[in-house]
Amino acid sequence: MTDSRTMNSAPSITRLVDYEAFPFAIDSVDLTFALDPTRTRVTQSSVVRRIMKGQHALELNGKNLNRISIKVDGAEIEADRLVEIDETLMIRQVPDEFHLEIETEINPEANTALEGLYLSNGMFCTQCEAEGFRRITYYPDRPDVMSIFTTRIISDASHPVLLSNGNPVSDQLLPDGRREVVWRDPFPKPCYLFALVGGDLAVKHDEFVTMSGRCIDLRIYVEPKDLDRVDYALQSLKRAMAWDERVYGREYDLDIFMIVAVSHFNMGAMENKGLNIFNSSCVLANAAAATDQAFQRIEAIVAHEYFHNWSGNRVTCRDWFQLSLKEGLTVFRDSEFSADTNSRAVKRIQDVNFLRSAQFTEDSGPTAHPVQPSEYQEISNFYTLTIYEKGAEVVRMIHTLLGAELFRKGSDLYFDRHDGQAVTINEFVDAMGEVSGRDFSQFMRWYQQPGTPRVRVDIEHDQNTETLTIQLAQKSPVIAREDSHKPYAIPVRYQVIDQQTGDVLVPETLFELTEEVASITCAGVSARPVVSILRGLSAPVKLEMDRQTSDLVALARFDDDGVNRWDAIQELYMHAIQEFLETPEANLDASLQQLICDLIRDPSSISDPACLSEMLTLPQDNILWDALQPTDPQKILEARKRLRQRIALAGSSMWRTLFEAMRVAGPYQPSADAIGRRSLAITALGYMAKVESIDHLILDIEANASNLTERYAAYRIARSDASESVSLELSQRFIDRAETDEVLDLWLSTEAVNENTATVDRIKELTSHPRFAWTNPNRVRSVLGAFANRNVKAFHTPDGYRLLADSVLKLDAMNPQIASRLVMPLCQWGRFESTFQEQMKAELRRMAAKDLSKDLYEIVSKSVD
Ligand code: B3K
Ligand code: ZN
Repeated sequence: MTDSRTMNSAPSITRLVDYEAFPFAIDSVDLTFALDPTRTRVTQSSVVRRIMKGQHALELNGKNLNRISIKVDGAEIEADRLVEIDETLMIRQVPDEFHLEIETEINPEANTALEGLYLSNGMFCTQCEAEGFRRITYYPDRPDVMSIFTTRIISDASHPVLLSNGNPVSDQLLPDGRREVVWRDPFPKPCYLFALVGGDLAVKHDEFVTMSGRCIDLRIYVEPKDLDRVDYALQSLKRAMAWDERVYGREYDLDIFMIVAVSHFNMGAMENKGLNIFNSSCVLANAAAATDQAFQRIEAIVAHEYFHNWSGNRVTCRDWFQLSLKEGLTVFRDSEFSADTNSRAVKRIQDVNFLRSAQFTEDSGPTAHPVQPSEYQEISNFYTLTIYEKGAEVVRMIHTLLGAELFRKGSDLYFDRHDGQAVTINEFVDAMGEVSGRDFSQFMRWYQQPGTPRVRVDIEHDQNTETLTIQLAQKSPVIAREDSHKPYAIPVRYQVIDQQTGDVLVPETLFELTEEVASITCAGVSARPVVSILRGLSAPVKLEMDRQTSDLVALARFDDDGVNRWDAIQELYMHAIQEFLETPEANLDASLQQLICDLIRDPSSISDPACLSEMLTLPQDNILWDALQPTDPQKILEARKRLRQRIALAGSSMWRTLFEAMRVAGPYQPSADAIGRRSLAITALGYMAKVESIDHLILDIEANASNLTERYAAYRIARSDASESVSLELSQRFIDRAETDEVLDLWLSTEAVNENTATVDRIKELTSHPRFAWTNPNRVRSVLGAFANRNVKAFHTPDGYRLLADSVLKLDAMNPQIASRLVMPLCQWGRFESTFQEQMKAELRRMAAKDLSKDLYEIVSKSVD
């Protein structure tokens, strides 16, 4: 059976207000899988009990299932008691308590949607969140139905490793020569946390002793060729386990914790109870085959999935409108873990940059939605930056308002009170309200209102009275109707410094802005003050403030808040780009030029090289488009290039000095310190390449690099700034040495964004590369995702838009989730000038006229009339 497609005319909408509890309890579920690539037999045996009177029908969900038999208390159900409509199967007139037995057959090999049970390089694996379990058997596929799962897996010798959730129970040879392995998970869970793996896998073991002295068996399973790339994930896992005990008092609960790496995966990883399944790119790393960035991403994702064991699994979501309950909280937890483990300032700068460039874009576009949405057509479309990143910012604000100690009391109360339950966002906030005595009713608007609020800040300084007044006014998000917006409760952290010396005039203070307008008065301010506002981005808002260059320069030089220091120089870059848009030949502002020279001459003035590297990196296109819309993306690209060139010239020979000073000698270490130094060295090398010939240097780096970070930097910089022969040579050498899929993906994405060569034809060529496959999401993201999101020059053309639309349509037939993500760049037409808008809309309309999956239909129809 192929994936069911929805007719354009009839989208069904699920609404939060329609939520009803499930009238039955499923006390236990026993599943038996007889694995077969094309005909896997699934037998479900469940104990069902009515918990609400008057409900006679049992509603189950199923999709693409071949129904073999359905029995109630051993008797086959007559056809007239079964009603199947779309993905719902109703069994009418069931008894109060009964034994349900269902047999279905599924075809994992034909499952290219990668939801439910599917094959990846011959390995059986599952992905059930959000609604994949219904592709395995008929079941109430909703997170508020929690049950005890026992899983029996039967397979021939071709798949010797057979895994599922919980603890292992038995492993035996059957008389017919097949093996049968049984797993039992003692913790009640919703079916979205179910997982199964069957394959010929290699394993690496380790162990962790918990705070109560229990020894946990840790295992990472991978394809045998990948066994030399699991150590970093295992170390990261142990660090995360220790951190969750220390910071949240949360201990692991099963005897065993397993991670499995798979090549075909729709997203990063999945927190299935006791059996996390990972996209191989988010778990495999060693010095030769992963960049610093990949190491840091792996550490964060391993931690994120592990943290879900409490924030998501032990306490789960009542319905999918509460998705941010687990995702926002868990992203907040993983970002704090990364901040504690590495550099807090750098982590926060990176998170703020990501939030502004990606989530703010989403929040002002056609798919904007609240952190707690009120309706959806396809839940897979709601695994968004708003649910994850803005959700995490909202939790961070609660942390800011309460302080670490009270926040911990609140989280203890939440976890203890709701252990084993499926709850709502309100229950989380209630726990925080209860321990602090705070009223969070106004704060809840952060969960309910879509869009990014704006905060206007005006400063008045009266020299005579030595009084500083900071006027604050909150303004509605640009997408919301003025009258529907109600004021938010906005934590505003500020500090005041002396513009000349950087001395602190008013120490950091937290102000809570709850009205539309407010003003803060500071007495005794005699020197020329500069206000550092919304420090650390204390709320996910857009700041509107007319800041003079001299004030921004002072902040960039002196602010002791890493984010605001970085933000100040970013705004200076923005001003410069704006100026280049109007006057291409304009000079770089002298004070910005001086600032940059001072920073690179004395990098120690910024405590962390990684922070300086971030400060020397220009704002991303998305940020510029947001600030300067409606825009011509090609003109912005040119202006940004001009600024880059000017900065390079301003630094001149100092770039080489900085590069040499920052190079890291000795064996590769993915430590925060070494990563920071390498990052700054590479940034310097990039600028250097704009002012002098670096062919020799780059060839030398490539030949002698002890790690992929440096080798990759050499290739990437060669591709944009070396002579043509060196550029081609390094591209060839990089792909020749790309043994792993992850290095292949780096090559594909770099080729797909390379301004000099990545035309639309080149992108097509990359999709015909022998190692490219439309069925592998990582390959698709590396070529088409990189092209649409990062190759402005080729994508923002009629041919570029058409290529993306054609690719999305092609993918939609195999993997709707990937198609509906890939289409997003086209949906951002609102920020561009009309010529671009019309071309982008034309492609969306062309798509809308086709028979699309439910996933893609929802996104396309929301983006164009
Ligand atoms: N919970 C999963 C995401 C599942 C996405 C389903 N379409 C990974 C995570 O956030 O940890
Ligand atoms: Zn998550």
